[in-house]
Amino acid sequence: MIRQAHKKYKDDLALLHFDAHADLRVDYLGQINSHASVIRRCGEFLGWRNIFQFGIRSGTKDEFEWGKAHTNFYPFEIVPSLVEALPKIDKRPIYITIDIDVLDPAYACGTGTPEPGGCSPGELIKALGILRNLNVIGMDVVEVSPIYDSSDRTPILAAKIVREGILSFLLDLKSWYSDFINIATQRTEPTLGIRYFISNI
Ligand SMILES: [Mn+2]
Repeated sequence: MIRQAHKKYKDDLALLHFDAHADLRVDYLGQINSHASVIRRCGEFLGWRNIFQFGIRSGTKDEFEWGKAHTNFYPFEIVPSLVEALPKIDKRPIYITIDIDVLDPAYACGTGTPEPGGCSPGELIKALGILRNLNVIGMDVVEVSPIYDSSDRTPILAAKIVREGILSFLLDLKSWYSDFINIATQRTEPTLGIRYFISNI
């Protein structure tokens, strides 16, 4: 998806990467295309200065040095870092990739490489809110592994994040709002879903 976005938007595209891990390894256990080398591969066609990394708190010394030297590298905090980066991205098409492990394992333990010391769901949703009025052209949420989470809180949280993305970036809220009002007025009682949607606008 990121490659397709780059074909369309070329070097104007900004990639926002939220993750506990830098994912900047040249390869991982001999694999060039690995979950630990995704952003390294992206940088090769995106251009390093078009990558913005937030929440990073795990990686090799080489990855951290590469990140600091080449990408816009903001370890640990996400909201203050995003605010700092805004002048560089606010007029550009933006693709957001969220690794669920950017969140603390207390909230999202259902993932392959959990990393304590992460952000809260509120902070991530606030970050999406900051981006709401910008030109976000795509978003993904990756690394959700429900099998590691017997409480199901991780997939529920992932669904919430995707929902926030859809509401914030995909829908024309005004037209949807009027559509939902039209639907609601044709019913004797709006459904819970419709009420919930309206209450979140
Ligand atoms: Mn990760």
